[in-house]
Amino acid sequence: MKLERVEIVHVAIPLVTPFRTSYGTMTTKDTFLLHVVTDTAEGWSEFAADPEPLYCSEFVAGAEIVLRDFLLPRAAALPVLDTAHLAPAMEKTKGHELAKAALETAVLDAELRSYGMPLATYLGAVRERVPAGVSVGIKETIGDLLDDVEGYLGQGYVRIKLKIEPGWDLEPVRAVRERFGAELPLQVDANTAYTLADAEHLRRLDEFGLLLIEEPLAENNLYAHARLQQRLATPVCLDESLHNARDTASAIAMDACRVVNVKPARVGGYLEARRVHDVAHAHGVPVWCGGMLETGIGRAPNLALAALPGCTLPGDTSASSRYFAEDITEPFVLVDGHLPVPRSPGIGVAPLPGALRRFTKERRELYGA
Ligand code: SMG
Ligand code: MG
Repeated sequence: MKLERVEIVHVAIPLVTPFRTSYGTMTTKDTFLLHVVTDTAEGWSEFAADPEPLYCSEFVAGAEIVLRDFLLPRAAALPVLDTAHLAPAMEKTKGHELAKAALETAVLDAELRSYGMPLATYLGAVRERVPAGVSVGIKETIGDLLDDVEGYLGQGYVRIKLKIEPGWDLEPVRAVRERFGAELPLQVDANTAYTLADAEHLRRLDEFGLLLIEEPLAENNLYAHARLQQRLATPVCLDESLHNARDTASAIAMDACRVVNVKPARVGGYLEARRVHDVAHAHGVPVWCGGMLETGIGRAPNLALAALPGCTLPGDTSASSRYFAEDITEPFVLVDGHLPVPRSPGIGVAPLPGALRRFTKERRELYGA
């Protein structure tokens, strides 16, 4: 393929309910889609981070510059544009995994469409549908939380993840356990809100039989996570700290995590995500696919990844209605607690023209035209 045109489409889609984490509250999905046009096919992707660098160091406006000034010129200079050549060309730019993932995914979508292969087949998916978990934000009251969890369980979600922070941890977990029972698959995510000094406090979570505690300590501090794991029975799961398969191998070797959250964007794309999966799976460490409140454009490829053999825990791959009254693609609908793995070529979906028009804030040509 040869790169002809790249368009960036900034979109803003209201969330059906505000999503509060230990680092802030989100009310709108405000990001960009990347539309890559080559001489043989077109591809789409979604940038996973937010306008502010709160979850990770990357952010919407910064990623646009990285793409425009560093990644796209290198992609355009390739005699042959495909993911095999793109990855080494992007490697020269340090970091910026989420921006790289956006470009690689759009190119991969075009590439796979050009030979009619679904992403799930390309990655080696072994399932046609995947169980859906749901991530529940921090609430004003325990009563609000219990109402939300009850609603999600009523819809069929098979696993609940509670966002926690100091002051909102033991009580909400206890309340959910008491109300919904010991059998409910339940886990928590602190988004780096604690320190090792909280180890004794976090150990009190052990009595609730959680599947895992996600990213309790500072990002990239594998040593501290390993120290914490020694003191907890609850498996530590890393999210923010794992940027590639090498980090994942180190974390597993150090016993800094016993479960792996793989987010393709966070590790630079689906090719590296597959390697993260492989390294964890080879060590017998369970993997699950994380989420960044994606629109259908980001959700579709995540479902393909979630269908890999090592993804043995339900992911944060919820239905479109969990996030949006109207999605930018055909909505993903929960059936019996599961979502279907897309089976059309590439990522298997594209934006619906009407929805795309309504949600678009700005479009710019980043390359060509
Ligand atoms: O996509 O359902 C989703 C959200 C899952 O909790 C979720 N994501 O740290 O795992 C995480 C958070 C990060 C995104 S919050 C904007
Ligand atoms: Mg997380």
